[in-house]
Amino acid sequence: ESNPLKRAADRVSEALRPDTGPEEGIPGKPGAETPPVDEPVKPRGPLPPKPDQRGPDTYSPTGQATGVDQAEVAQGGSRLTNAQGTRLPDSDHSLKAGPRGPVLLQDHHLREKVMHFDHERIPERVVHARGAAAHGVFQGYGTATEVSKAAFLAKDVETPVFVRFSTVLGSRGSSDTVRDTRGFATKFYTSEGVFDLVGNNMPVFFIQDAIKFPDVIHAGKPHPDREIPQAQSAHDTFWDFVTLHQEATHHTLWNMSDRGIPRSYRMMEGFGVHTFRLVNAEGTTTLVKFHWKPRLGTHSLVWEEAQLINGVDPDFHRRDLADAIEAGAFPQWELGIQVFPDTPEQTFEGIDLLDPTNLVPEELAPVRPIGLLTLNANPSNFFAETEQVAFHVGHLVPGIDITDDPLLAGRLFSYLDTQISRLGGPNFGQLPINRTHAPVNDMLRDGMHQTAVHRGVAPYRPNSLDGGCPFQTGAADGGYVETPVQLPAARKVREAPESFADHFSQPRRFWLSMSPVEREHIIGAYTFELGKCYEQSVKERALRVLATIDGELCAGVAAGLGLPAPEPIEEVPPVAPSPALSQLGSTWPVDGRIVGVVTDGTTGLDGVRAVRQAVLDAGMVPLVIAPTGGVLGAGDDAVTVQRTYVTARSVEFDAVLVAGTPGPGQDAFGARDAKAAAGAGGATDPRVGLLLAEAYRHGKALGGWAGAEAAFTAAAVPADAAGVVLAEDGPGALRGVVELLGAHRVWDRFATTG
Ligand code: HDD
Repeated sequence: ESNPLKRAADRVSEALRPDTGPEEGIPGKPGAETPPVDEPVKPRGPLPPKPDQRGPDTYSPTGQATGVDQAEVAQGGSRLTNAQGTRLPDSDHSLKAGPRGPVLLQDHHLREKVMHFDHERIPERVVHARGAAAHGVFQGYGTATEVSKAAFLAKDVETPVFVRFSTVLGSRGSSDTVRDTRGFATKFYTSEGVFDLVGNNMPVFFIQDAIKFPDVIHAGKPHPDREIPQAQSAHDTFWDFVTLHQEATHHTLWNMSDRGIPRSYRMMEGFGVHTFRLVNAEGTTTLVKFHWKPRLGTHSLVWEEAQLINGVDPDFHRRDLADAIEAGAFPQWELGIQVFPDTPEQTFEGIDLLDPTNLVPEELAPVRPIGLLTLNANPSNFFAETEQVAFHVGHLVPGIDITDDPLLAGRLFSYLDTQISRLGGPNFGQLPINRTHAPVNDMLRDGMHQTAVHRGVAPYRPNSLDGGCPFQTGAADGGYVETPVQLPAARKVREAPESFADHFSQPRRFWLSMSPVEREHIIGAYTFELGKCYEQSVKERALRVLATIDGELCAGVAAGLGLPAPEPIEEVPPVAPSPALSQLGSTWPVDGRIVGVVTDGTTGLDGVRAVRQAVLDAGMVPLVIAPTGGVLGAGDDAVTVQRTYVTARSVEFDAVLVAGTPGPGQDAFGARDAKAAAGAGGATDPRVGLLLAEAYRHGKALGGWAGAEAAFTAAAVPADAAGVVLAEDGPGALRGVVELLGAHRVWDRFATTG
């Protein structure tokens, strides 16, 4: 008894007796009654700590007292402390030898505070650095259970999610409304582990092989000598790359279309891009493409608007998402799948499903809805959540598998690897936002920023010392088993298949599917971007690419550049348009739309009040714009001013209403703004004129009542123009405007103004 070694040996053999812990089915291993000869077959937790061992008490990361709910708490108590929890008397003065004397090196608080600050930044994402995110919930419809056994897709199962939207090229502080692809990455915290759907707002990608990813990003990022331009594709290296790699033609065309400048993250489609392989409970496989369909429809800015917003409100998309969620206008998307048979060819209607520059028209393979995503909460800390979230295309759950798309293969490596630099080590999965909601028992140990205190002595398999745990799980009990896909006998080569060689018929289909106004925008976008290039040879090569997509497209851009339209590179086989690719031609809900209500601040306030309420009742956001800030009217009827003539700019509004009826002898729009009124001879304030003229030019719905006509005339907006509703009263004008908003913009106006 007095021999400590003997005591320890007894204790170990005691602990090794078959036990105790919860029993689970282990495929292929019948419960063993006989003593084990190799691995234990009944699960048992690791050995309890020895009497001489004890883990740390469970405190929160910064020392909050124990308790389950406290585990996430990062600050506690009302007193300022240092990082070790010692209370501090002063955080504003360094410790000095006398008030005018030198600062002492022994000031730990000074050193700790500055040291921590010096390291507050982590490397931004090498791509998709600029983003905004939200929490939400995904509800399965159960319509996918036929093709996938994933538990979160079953009927009415609710799964927490975190979604991060992003631009690709810009740095963390760049503007939201640049012309670029948008990321649409969703983390599903499912009961079977994390599933990440790391997609974009465009269904195709620039390159067919991940080995070119560093190249396309180097070409798109700012030039390495002067580090300009920021968050732009309108420069020589981008166009040099995408014209030399003609597989980029399709994605580039999407970027030059209205899809490159979304109105809002809430009004974007999302795509998984690659073809995935789903597996159902019987083991039958199906190929699919994932789609997110926004309830509010897919809508875009117009280019001038996007450029203005970059200056007026660089956080436009980030603000829009957060404001909508705060206001309870929760954005929603349906998740859908296009379903294809899993044939050895992995093609559908002649389209190679492994080529990520291809889409499959919805007319050929309709998108079947399988669940609903609702974003219902803003992050509480941008860094801890939006910045530290780490997505990975390899985070899959049983029922969802990958295909041999060579672009996907490279991604499977990159998303783990990049977190090592970005998040400083291999334990990023332990960050609160990345933690799975399923139990983890992974045998991964140690490393930078390890925060788990693992128990047991045998993080290896098989073992007999930790009761054989962790046990392995076959497919029948929810283990992730890769589909045993039959691979063709093959040579090792660096080659693309012949079926990856057609780079033009898909872009041509996209172009042919566009409405006239969308085509006009595309021509404008190419003309702008190529007009920003210095190299003549790049422009000429780009025109040849455009000539191959379509002669009209090329002619329009060539005219803008002042260059001759060249011959196509090759003959493109005829393709049928896919009407589903156009963003126009339907009507959508208007909730969350922003309606500006312009008033001179003195007249017609009853109308302003009534319209404000009607806008709210329609689920939209009214912003009252007056010459100065403050409150209009008094008492219960008072109306708060949200924007002044100084802070309002047209780009913030989806529609603008002008409140009328200046009284006798009063000037409309400017009466309280003496300087502007005097300058303009007592007429409409020039800032109101600019607001209306821009809103008109950008195809926005406009309305007004009782005397508003004068303001439109002053802004050179014809009162009888398309999409200008002059009504008897405010609610009447609003009704007309809401109807127009359902189509997003007054498209006719583009056709008439050119
Ligand atoms: Fe990627 C981030 C989407 C190809 C390498 N990618 C990233 C994000 C999105 C995408 C949405 C931001 C995730 C977030 O919000 O944190 N990427 C795509 C799509 C692609 C694609 C839809 C093609 C279909 N990506 C792609 C390739 C590679 C990468 C081919 C590398 C070979 N992507 C990365 C990355 C990033 C990333 C470097 C940067 C930050 C991160 O992963 O976490 O690993």
